[in-house]
Amino acid sequence: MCFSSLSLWNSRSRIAQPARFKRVCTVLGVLILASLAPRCFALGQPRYVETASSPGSFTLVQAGAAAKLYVDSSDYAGVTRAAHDLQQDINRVSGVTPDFLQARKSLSGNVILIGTIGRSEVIDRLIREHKIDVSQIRGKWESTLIQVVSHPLPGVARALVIAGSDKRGAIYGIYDLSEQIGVSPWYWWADVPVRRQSALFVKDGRYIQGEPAVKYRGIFLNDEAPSLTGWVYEKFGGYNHLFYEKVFELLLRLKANYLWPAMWNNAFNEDDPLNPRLADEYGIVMGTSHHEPMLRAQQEWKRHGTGPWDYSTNAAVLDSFWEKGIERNANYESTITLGMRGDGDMPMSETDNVALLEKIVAKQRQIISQHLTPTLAADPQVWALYKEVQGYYEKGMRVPDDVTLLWCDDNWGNIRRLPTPAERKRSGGAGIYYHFDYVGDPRSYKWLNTNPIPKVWEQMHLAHEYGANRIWIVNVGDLKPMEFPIEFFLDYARDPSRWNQDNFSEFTQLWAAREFGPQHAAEIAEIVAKYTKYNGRRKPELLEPDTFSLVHYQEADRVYAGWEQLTRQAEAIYKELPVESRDAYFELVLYPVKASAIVNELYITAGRNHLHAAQGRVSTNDLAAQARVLFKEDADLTYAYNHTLAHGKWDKMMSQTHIGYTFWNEPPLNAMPAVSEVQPDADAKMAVAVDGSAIAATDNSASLRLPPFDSFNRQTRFIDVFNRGIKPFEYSVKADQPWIMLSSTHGAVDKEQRLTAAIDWSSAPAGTASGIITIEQRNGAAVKIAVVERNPSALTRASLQGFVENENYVSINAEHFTARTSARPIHWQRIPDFGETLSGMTVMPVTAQSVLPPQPSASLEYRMYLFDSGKFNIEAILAPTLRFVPGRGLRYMLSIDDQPPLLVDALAHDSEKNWATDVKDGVRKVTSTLSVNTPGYHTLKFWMVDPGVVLEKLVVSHGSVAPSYLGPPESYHNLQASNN
Ligand code: REL
Repeated sequence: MCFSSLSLWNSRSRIAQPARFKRVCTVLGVLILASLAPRCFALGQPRYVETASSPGSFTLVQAGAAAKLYVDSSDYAGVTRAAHDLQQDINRVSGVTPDFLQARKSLSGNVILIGTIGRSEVIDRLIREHKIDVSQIRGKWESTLIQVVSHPLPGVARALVIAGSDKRGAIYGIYDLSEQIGVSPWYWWADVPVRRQSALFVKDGRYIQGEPAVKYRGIFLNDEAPSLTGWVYEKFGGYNHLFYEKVFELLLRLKANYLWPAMWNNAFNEDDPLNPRLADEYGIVMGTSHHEPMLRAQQEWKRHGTGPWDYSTNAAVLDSFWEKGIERNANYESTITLGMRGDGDMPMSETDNVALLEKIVAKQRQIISQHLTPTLAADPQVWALYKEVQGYYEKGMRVPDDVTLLWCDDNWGNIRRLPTPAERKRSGGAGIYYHFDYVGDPRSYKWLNTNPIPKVWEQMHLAHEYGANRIWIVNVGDLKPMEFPIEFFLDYARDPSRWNQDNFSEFTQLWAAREFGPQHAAEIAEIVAKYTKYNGRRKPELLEPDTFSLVHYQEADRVYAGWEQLTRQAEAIYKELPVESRDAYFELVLYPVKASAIVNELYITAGRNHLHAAQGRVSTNDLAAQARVLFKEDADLTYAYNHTLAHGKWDKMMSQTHIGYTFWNEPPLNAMPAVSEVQPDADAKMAVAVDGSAIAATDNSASLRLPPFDSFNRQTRFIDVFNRGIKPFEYSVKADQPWIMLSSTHGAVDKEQRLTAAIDWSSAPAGTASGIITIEQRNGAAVKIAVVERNPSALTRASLQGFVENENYVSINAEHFTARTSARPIHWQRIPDFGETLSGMTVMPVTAQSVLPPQPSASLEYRMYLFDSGKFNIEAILAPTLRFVPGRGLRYMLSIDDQPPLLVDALAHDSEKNWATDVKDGVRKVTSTLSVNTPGYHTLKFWMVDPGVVLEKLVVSHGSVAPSYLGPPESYHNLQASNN
């Protein structure tokens, strides 16, 4: 049995378990587990809750009775509060409400004993009397022991002990049990239904949750209007404690501990004085965003500040403004942002300099030290190196060693800089501020989830390996609909050793199984992975009618079909799910899939409309109508989210405009892409357009030519026969060569018809041959289309080794290398599903030193057959990774056969303009030139120089390649033959 799938919590402090617990999970394992036990379980963790008793198991619920809950009255209020949630959760699952006790004398029978070491008399007594051994967690950060104990106390037969090393250790234990009995952390935030169980048992044993790898793990509610703010005002009357309690509870259920509150027009600490008090009571560490120093929101300055936000002229006022923040929050766990940016998250003026900033930080620290409380003394002080502030650091500005350096991404999910070995020794450590949502250049993206987890994993893995582990905070916009990547980010922060490139798809499956049951888990996981991958290759806000090529490689058609297929799949599952799961499924899966699909289809339809108008097709008008239908479908879907879903619970939550961007910021209203209409001719009028060309021909004056066919790729090309007039016409099609196969020989066209042409390779002449297809309108003109085929006799699909040139290129998905060499321990590793096409290849370990010849390096080899010789362009399509190691590029080497390698730095042309192109495209394209002297077999080698390069695709071309967004589809290859 593969219990294996669910490894222990945190590998660094886990207790020994049987070897079978450590095997890698399979989908089968997920299904078996889910059918044996409540379907809800903590992702990637061992199951300890069952629905049938086993020897020595603890009875949580049975025969309409539940074990009592006990929390010492002396324990943290936050622990008691969370235990009350557990009380409700047990009721949600079983219908039975456990008694809640706080006085020891009333204890008897079966009890869940919950407490914090050093705060709970009961827990301390159990430790003293050696009933529990907490040596693995005592004194640790946020660690938990869950253990079944017999006769723990006089009169108590059996106990389930949940002991925390600290307050959150106890709270996480409580919520872990909740999740294991069947209450998803998203039960409220995403309406995940609770599956009822009449009996619940905890397996006999000890379960340890060790220290998290990242100490502060949290989210930033940002860019929160119109959606979150509209919803918050309608449902809670403002950003008050009623709203924030929901956020705190979610974070704790996700075993996170940290929050930057909404700040656009809001001031957490003063909008409701209960906000900070309850955050602390719940156990949430509050920060302020990267540009809001000293625990004061920028809005507070807007409301109360006098004089300019300028330290060089207004120091005394600013000092006293900041001092009030420190005084106010001195006894609440916080992180304290230091430094200063210009007012409203802008750079300070050019004349402001490093010396002034150093003075500001020194003064801020002095204010903190003057009001020092034990809490303040333990609070991390944070300097966020965001945008231009990183420049100050690079120019030499320094802060004291105990201040945490918060490194940032480029707002687009690419980390700009990571700690050097020297910086890793700083006592304050380092953290990461990351984005799933952004308002700013080159374009705001704040509507849907566009963050595939392979990319999140790749970047946060770098952060972890380079020691940026003190704080991870991610900008999640309105929180919804970022549920899925939020959970991955926070889980990965807890235990990066649990999730790696080979198993993050397992995370998605476990998540889908927990939320929707085992039956559809694999398929739902695939849908979630696909929609995020598709959104990751081009965010919806950046789509244009011609983003995907309407002419070459049938790219737009393939993208459209991909979305259509995904929507069909997602809708089919919706219908099969039980009614109570449908709201959750709509929020977490169906809505993002459909919403993204509709917007992609809308832009492609508008693009087709433009092309058809230029070609003079009567179908132009149908496409215009279809675009209007799609635009309306988008509005209807938004309406359903806001009004129908969960009886209006999420009204206004999906209010973000997302169609019709004209510059970096959101459009005021969704604006449909412009479409054209045509005035058809009164008569029938045939015209023809072919695959790979925008030209339309009505007779022989324009020469139409299909892209070449070859015996390896065995392409099927299309020919569109269309009408420019209102009356239908008939036509005939013929080829002058017997080896040209046509999908039909004649037809009747009302508006348009698509024919296909292919080659009969059993009779096609060897070498190169050409032919003509003629399409003739009955009683009208004829159009001729040139056909060329290449069928080399010396080379066949079976004899081919590696790839072969087609048209004038070889397009290669990076994982399809024909050989790879390693330079131990450095090796190339596949990141499945990474990036825009198939996957990514990167070098592990990511902390490896850079290597240049003559040092040995790891390489990927691609053997290919070229029909041409001379200069070839080698386009490497890479992840848009940044220069995260100072002073180093992002270099690799290319060589052909045994020629000396060419050193390439992907960041050689590292300008703001190029960065903007890269983040919009989601990839960086780097072209180099190499030569081959003879046609025939050659081997292209891609050598590691700097780690961090992620290679997605290579396009080797002789001359120009037809433009497209995703590059030419992969060329035919025979890897088996090449590997023999
Ligand atoms: O995404 C970011 O980090 C910034 O643009 C925001 O933090 C910023 O505070 C903005 O919302 C408004 O000030």
